[in-house]
Amino acid sequence: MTDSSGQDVTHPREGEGHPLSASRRGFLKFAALSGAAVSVSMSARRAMADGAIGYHAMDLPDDKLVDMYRTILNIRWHERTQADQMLGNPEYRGYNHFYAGQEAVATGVCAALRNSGPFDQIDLVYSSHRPSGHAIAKGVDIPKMVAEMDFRATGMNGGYGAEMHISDPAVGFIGADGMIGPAPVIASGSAFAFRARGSDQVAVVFAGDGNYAAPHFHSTLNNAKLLDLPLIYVCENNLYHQYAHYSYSCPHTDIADAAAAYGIPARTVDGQDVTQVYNAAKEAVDRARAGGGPTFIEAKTYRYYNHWGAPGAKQGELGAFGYDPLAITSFRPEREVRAWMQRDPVDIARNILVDWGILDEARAAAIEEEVKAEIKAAFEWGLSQPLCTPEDGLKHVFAEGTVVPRQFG
Ligand SMILES: Cc1ncc(C[n+]2csc(CCOP(=O)(O)OP(=O)(O)O)c2C)c(N)n1
Ligand SMILES: [Mg+2]
Repeated sequence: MTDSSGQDVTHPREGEGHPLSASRRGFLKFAALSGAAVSVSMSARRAMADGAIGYHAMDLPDDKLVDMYRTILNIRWHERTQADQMLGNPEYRGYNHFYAGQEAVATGVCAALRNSGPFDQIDLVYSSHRPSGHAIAKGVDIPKMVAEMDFRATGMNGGYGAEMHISDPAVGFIGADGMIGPAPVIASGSAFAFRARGSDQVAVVFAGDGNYAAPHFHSTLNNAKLLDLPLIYVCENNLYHQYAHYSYSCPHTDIADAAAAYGIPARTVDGQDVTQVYNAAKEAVDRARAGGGPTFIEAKTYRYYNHWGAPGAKQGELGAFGYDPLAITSFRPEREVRAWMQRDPVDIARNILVDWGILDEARAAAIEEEVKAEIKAAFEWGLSQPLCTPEDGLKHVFAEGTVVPRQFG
């Protein structure tokens, strides 16, 4: 599939750095042929302003568009600063599955949601193991998240949640979990509750291409359609699960084709362009609030760092290249990483705002400097906080008080 500029944003071509077995090659040839047939019908699903979908982002007020740019920058500089901490500060305990490169997806989706207000009115977001971008886009307190990721007692979750269990219900970020598979099922439970209560809230789940092969993907979509749930499934297709290309576990070029087969409206979107993501998200949110049921959005995107942590990264530089000792299956070709970095979500968002006359280059650069300073201050505060103790890990595990004995049956 190609994006608005005609660039291929789906599979690397066969032989481009993917050591495939002969049978695997045969399988991919078949997938490519069926993909060609599918691509004709999917053109109507593209989340561009092509007549099939409104260019909703164009109608947003200037300050909202600038906020979206700021959110993308917040995520980017949080990632870069944390990567530098991991590489350069021996005292730093935190870690992350970095989201850099994918910022426009979380930002475009969350910009279409209700993120403040009473808990029974805001929209809820579920994440999994790559949560920091989703959390920032939903509006969590960044200094507290920084403290949390370094196991500090005053962190967002008392310091014992850390990266894969961050959560802030106050802004509707229900949180991360470390498991590949279940998040869509849990999110559909919230969507079911909204429907049962007659609320117009929506539940959003972000899940990777790797989730396709989990049974939860299929049961979630089936139930969401059968029950008309206000669920938005955002599939962040960044081409890899850990170190394996998604074609190893998914027969579709566009994972959205699988959702369409469950009868769910599905769109593929250029995940590097925040306006395209917003267009698709706005359409999905409007549908869900009006009782029209679920939507599936597949965002084609790419992560700049390796799957986990900072191997291959250098302090002060964006992205990771080369050797990753954890990559037991295959390496991402460096040229592929650099090609995706040429379509950077920060640059694309900034260029749109400058083109639309909302910011000039100087103001756009000044906003980036402000964000960098805020993130620097967030790390200074977070890393000065007291560490949690091992005993803190037992807090909230067991309920306090007594339970009235009841007899069942
Ligand atoms: C049930 C389960 N199996 C395996 C893992 C190990 N694991 C962590 S992330 C990951 C791959 C996820 O890939 P994808 O869904 O594409 O998300 P991405 O990392 O690309 O954002 C795996 C297999 C896990 N966390 N949970
Ligand atoms: Mg992935």
